[in-house]
Amino acid sequence: MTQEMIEQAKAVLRRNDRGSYTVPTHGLYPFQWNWDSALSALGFAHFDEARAWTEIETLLAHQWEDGMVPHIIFHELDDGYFPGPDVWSTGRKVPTSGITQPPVAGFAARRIFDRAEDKALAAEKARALLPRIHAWHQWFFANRDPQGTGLVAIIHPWESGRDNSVDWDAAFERVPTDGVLPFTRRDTSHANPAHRPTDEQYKRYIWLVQKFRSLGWDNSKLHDASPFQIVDPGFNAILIRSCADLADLADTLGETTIAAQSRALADKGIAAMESLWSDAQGQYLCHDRVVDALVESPSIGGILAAFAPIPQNRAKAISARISVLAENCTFLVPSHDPTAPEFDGLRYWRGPVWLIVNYMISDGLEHCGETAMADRINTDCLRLIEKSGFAEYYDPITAEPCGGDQFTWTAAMVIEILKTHEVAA
Ligand code: 9WN
Repeated sequence: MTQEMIEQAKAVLRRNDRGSYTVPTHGLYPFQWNWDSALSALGFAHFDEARAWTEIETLLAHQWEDGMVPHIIFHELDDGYFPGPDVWSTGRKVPTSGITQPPVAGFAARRIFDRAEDKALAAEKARALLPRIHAWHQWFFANRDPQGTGLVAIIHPWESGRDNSVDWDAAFERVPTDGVLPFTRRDTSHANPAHRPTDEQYKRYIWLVQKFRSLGWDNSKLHDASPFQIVDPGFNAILIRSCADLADLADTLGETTIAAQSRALADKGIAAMESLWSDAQGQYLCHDRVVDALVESPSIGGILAAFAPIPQNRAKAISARISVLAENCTFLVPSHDPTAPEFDGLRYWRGPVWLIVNYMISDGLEHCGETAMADRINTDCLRLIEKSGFAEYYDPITAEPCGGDQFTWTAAMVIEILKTHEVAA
């Protein structure tokens, strides 16, 4: 069974492999996405290490001069996706979007390096990637943390990777829709519209794109100009974890300056994360920088925070919080609390389970010694696959598969879990 599932997962990766990068799925997402690629590389690494490194190299090859790594790289023209290169209009030779996504590449590079069988290849690849990934991390703190708080803000919901999370609802009200040029969505012709973000949300997504475009995609201006500035604990946890992992990798490779700088960023971030903790919710919360207030929204962003090297007592509390969520769903971890009024088990990031987020939560909990909960989450991942295949995401109560099928990062997580854990099926 295990081997059969691994073979099926490999077939998904091969199907979505475009040579030097993978697409998340056929049809719905025909380009390279940032965090999809870095996480998918973990899957490739178990059967083709060179291909895994190429995935991350291709991503970093499209890094902007200021250090940002864009969230989409439009390698080949395809009008099946909106918004395409003409809407972003970032002026790049190979077109890219103008915003970024959760920086998992540092974590992925270290993990692939640590496990590599071909040590010489790994050292060569990691050494070349190191300064690029570090520049991206520094870009975050320079451009998305202008006050030097130790935590960075996202300025567009797409940057979080959790596009229509309940976390953004209140802040999104401040994003206008006037002046948005008419457009036709493409996602709703590939996926069930009832499972996707609403038209109203799409207008606001595009308003922000138009606003940033009008500022010439100058990152020194975008943060302060955005009416949407959210400090997401999940996003920051990924950045902090990647800085910490890059520090270790740099140490191993003898790159002491990068190691020291990365460790300082991670330490400062961890200390600052405490400002996002809520005793009342038993998890971390987002901070809305524009109104300077915590967002009282019990979503998975505050649980994904466990991916960072957070204090033991916080990890324990998060584990307890997940146990409470488990009382109202069949499969962990729902992207929003099933008892909250806004919960929707089918609509994208407003309730469904996502394997990549599960993987990161489980990995963080395992590091902090919360192994029983980590195992439980991994087991649920495999139960979902057995019942519903390699979907983009799943209803946490019925396991209904939603969004795109034959999904790359879902398959990569399955290989990663099965190859590295003894999981009770
Ligand atoms: C916008 C590719 C991406 C993921 C995101 C997910 C979804 C895009 C969309 O698909 O976002 O970036 O068009 O809906 O929310 O996490 O990286 O799989």
